[in-house]
Amino acid sequence: MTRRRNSGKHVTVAGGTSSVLPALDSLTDLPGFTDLRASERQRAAWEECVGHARDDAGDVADELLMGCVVRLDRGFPAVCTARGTFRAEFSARLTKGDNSHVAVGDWVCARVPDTHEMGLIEEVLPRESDIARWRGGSRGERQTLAANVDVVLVVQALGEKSVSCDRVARSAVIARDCGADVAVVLTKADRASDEVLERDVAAVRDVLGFGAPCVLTSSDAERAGGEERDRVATIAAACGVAFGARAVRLLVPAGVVAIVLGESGAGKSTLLNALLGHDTLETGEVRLADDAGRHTTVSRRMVSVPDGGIIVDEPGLRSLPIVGHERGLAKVFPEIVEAARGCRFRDCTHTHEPGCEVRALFEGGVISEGRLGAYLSLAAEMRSSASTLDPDVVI
Ligand SMILES: Nc1nc2c(ncn2[C@@H]2O[C@H](COP(=O)(O)OP(=O)(O)OP(=O)(O)O)[C@@H](O)[C@H]2O)c(=O)[nH]1
Ligand SMILES: [Mg+2]
Ligand SMILES: [Zn+2]
Repeated sequence: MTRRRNSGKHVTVAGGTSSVLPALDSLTDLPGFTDLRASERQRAAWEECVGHARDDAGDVADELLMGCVVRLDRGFPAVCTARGTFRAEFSARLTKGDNSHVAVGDWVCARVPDTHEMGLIEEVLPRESDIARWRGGSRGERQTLAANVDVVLVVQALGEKSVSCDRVARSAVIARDCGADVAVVLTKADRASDEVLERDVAAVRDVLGFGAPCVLTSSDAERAGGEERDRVATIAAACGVAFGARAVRLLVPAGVVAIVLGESGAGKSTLLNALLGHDTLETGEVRLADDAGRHTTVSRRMVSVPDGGIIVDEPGLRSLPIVGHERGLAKVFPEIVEAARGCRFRDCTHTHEPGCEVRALFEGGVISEGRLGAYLSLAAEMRSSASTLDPDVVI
């Protein structure tokens, strides 16, 4: 079978408009098939899928390929298989059964029929995990950002404004709830003075403890080199955190799949370009007035890091509501959740009640005000979203 690729032709996209998808030939840095690893369970599901196809109609079974979704452009998947990477659509059977949803990182059973320019996804194989967020408030829906991800890189820009510890903590809770490991990457260190760098690193450490690695980066300082690079590297060392794109790469070794999670303009695509060694991903200026990004990245896309693993670049996310993330909260704040079990009142809010073990922990100096505050605000948000949640929605 020859390697087939879509060549940037016009296709109908959701909403009925016609648009041009980027030709896969022009897209570098996608992972190769051997960079991707399916689990035992996914392999078994794939064998089963081929077995069924053989029972139904033998010739289709021979065309089937195991593949991984490596890009989603406006909902259109690109699938990487041992025989190449191609754009794919869903088989009529999946579309009819409303099973035509995939995320980047999903494993699928696909084929390219002789008469087609595009591949066909015949089956979506079971996920080991997914990274998802709640979209549109507590009555909204769960949006899968990527499937089968090992590590979430929580990306936050440094600058004049203090780093948002609330945002870091909620990202960590969502990531840990989905079963992923968490690391914090504080970007744009060149924009912050020594004092601000020290303050913000200390604040993140205070909230997350040493449970999550933290890296300082500055694409500008690394590119420029010289004094500015030395300044940031020195302050990072003084704060006890790693510095630079190389340190980020160590968080994502070969065989590991990571995703960047952060607001628009946080510098996610710039960081990935630094890891790739060239400007593959589009980046965009932030607004001067409020430092907000302009939602430059619109596709979800895997890139393969030289001498490293795979990272999914994502569009920036404005909101990250906490809805039913008990497991994540318990993983990020284990000592607080454990203490809360000993509170006198079952519905203790740990703010004023007598017999509160959480406050006892705080008063005994075991947890800081920052960490307790982050926990209390996320726990309160989760209580309130649980009470408004549509009971028919399964999370
Ligand atoms: N000073 C400075 N600017 C940076 C750094 N990293 C990124 N930027 C700038 O920040 C802006 C936004 O960067 P992007 O990489 O496009 O941000 P993003 O997080 O991918 O944004 P979306 O794709 O919109 O979600 C660009 O103008 C970058 O040049 C850095 O280390 N230092
Ligand atoms: Mg981007
Ligand atoms: Zn309590």
